[in-house]
Amino acid sequence: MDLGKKLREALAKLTGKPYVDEDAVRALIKDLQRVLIASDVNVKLVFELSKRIEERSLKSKKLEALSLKEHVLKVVYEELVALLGKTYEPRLDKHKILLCGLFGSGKTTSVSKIAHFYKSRGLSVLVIAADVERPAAQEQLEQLAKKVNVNFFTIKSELNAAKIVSAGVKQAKEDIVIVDSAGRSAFDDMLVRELEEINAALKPDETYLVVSADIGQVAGKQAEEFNKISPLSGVIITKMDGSGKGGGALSAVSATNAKTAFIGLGEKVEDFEIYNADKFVGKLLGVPDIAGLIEKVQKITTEEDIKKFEKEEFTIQMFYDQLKQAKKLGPLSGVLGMLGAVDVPKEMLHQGEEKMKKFEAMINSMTPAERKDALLLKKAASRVARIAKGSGTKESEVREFLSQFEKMEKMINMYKHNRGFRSQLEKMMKGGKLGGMKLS
Ligand SMILES: Nc1nc2c(ncn2[C@@H]2O[C@H](COP(=O)(O)OP(=O)(O)OP(=O)(O)O)[C@@H](O)[C@H]2O)c(=O)[nH]1
Ligand SMILES: [Mg+2]
Repeated sequence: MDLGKKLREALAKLTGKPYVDEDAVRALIKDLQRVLIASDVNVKLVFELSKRIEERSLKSKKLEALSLKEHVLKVVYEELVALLGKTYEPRLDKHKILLCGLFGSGKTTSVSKIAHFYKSRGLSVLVIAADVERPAAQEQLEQLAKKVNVNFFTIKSELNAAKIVSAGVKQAKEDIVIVDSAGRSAFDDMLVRELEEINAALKPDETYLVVSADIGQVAGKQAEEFNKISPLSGVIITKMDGSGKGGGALSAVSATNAKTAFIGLGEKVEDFEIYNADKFVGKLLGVPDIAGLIEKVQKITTEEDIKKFEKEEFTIQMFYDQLKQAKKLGPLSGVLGMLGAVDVPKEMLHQGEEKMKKFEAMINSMTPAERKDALLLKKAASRVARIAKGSGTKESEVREFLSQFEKMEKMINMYKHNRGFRSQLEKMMKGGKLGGMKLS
């Protein structure tokens, strides 16, 4: 993609320098501004981004072990991720999907791409052609459905889209139902009325707006308008392969309440991705460098965590933070995970979602003093009772949490008093125990 090429060129200027000083950082920011504005990213967003990059690059605390160059790269990466949105997680259960959008944005193609996506995950799919405006629209979808081998429904002579949808849904037995609606040349009353009718007939679980990357930052305005008639689950940005304005479309959508769900990267059904800002920016900037850098940062952070562990008392708050991290990054991440590689049962590091929610509620019901000193809780049953009540959990559950905490605390203390602790951890880190850590 054009944006990626230009971004990489801008960064290469920095990374090619023997050392990096303030001037080099400022020059990079100027280049970034040019590249992003050329990609139709809103000027205000670009300036906010530049300001943050400048501040964080030059003024914020740098991890000691990173060079200034690495520090700047990391900042640019993180700020671009923040600019270009989040990560979408499509649901994999039975549900109904509606696609809407203006003329030629790529709705029908995207219907077949989503159908293919779910089909290849083992779900049965029905696509419904409810575009009654364009003569060949139904045939187009019928052919695409054949190609991806999913079921197809329409009523050829029917002029009312909502009626087709009602009839289609009524006989549907598939896990996933996807409705293709007609395009309009503008956001007008007709479009609103038709969408409302289809909505009433389908009751979609997910509604995606399809926009073409060509429209750049106008994508944000469209998302806002459509969001008003029917809340959008996300936006599908198509033609990211051919447009120089993808950055504008992505950043504008990200600045609204809607989020980018999928991106289209070509005409074929496989040219379709779930949107993941980390991966996307990683790719834009050239993955190997960034992935290596983020890995390094994570390793340093873990080392700093270990130092903290050695110095500080182990508290409930730290315990919880580590559980959360293990959940996000996998059981082998972070300090507890590394100890876990030796002794801690995996289940403890991989608490279910429900349990984590309960733990969180319990911690929220604790006083700051309790969070720092778990002994307070051990000594007073009344405190346990209060926390259970405050968090809507059972006393036995609070005690279970405390007992897990204690087990961990014992282990940490054991390691702390063991002189081989550090060298053991260092060996583990060098031995690639961190290698299995997920970075995204
Ligand atoms: N290069 C590229 N072309 C795409 C992409 N998505 C769709 N197209 C092409 O864009 C054109 C329009 O796509 P459609 O899916 O028919 O668009 P639509 O929104 O259904 O159009 P109407 O129903 O007429 O409003 C077709 O030629 C597609 O092949 C994409 O991600 N990349
Ligand atoms: Mg169409």
